[in-house]
Amino acid sequence: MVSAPRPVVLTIAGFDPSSGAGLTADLKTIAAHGCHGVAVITALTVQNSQGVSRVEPVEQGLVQDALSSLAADVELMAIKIGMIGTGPVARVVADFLSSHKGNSVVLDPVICSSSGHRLLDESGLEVVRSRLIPLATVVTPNLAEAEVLAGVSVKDLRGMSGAAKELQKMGAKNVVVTGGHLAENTDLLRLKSGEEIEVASRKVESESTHGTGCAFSTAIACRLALGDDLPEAVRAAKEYVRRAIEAAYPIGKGKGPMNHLFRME
Ligand code: PXL
Repeated sequence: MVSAPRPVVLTIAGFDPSSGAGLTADLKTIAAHGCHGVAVITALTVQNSQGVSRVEPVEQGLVQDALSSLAADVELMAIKIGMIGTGPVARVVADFLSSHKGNSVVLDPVICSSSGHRLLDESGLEVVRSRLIPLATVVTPNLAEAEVLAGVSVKDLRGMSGAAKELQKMGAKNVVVTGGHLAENTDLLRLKSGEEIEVASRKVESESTHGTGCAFSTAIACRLALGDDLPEAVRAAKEYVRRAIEAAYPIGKGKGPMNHLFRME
């Protein structure tokens, strides 16, 4: 017997050996949504639950070949972009997206790890601003990333709205500024039309919050691949992250991973 096909979701991201963030965490998130995950790795990191200590980018030609090989073989229903690392890799990703228009693209503009290690160099940041933001269906910065990208202060919902408007002036279509670091844990979705939607969720106090941004953006990509509209996808992704934090088990001495696969239990 042959099972029904499943939507294929591509993650373009870095490798976190602790599986809290990055590509392996993304593959778990994609599996949890009943989609098939494929992955192109942009960088290797050395890290554990306590922080990142080293980053080695993947040579851009390898990233380019891996993307072309996958796209020649399978239909990609949605693409999530996480850590990119360098300018040359960012350019290869931008070229790939320009020649494969029509997919849902979720851009998580990863700049620094939560422990403060830089995960995107200056030339990469420039490519994110000038090329990747306009190519994405939705961009999902956290408060710190929104400040860097938009060049405005982002401390509350007003600041989040201001940053989303600035990103749209730079060519972004839809923007979700994530507010998981705010006391009230509210995200702000600003649609292409200018409509704004606040997406609130009960805050869970936990040490298992490593890679929440990765899981959130990947869950949005999966929900879009499964046919949700963007507001539904964002609400469902936020709920997925909350439940995965609640279901987490302790791992490591620092910020541990969420339980991406809680639905299997
Ligand atoms: O959470 C941002 C992030 C994304 N991708 C990789 C990471 C991190 C944070 O450490 O290591 C590979």
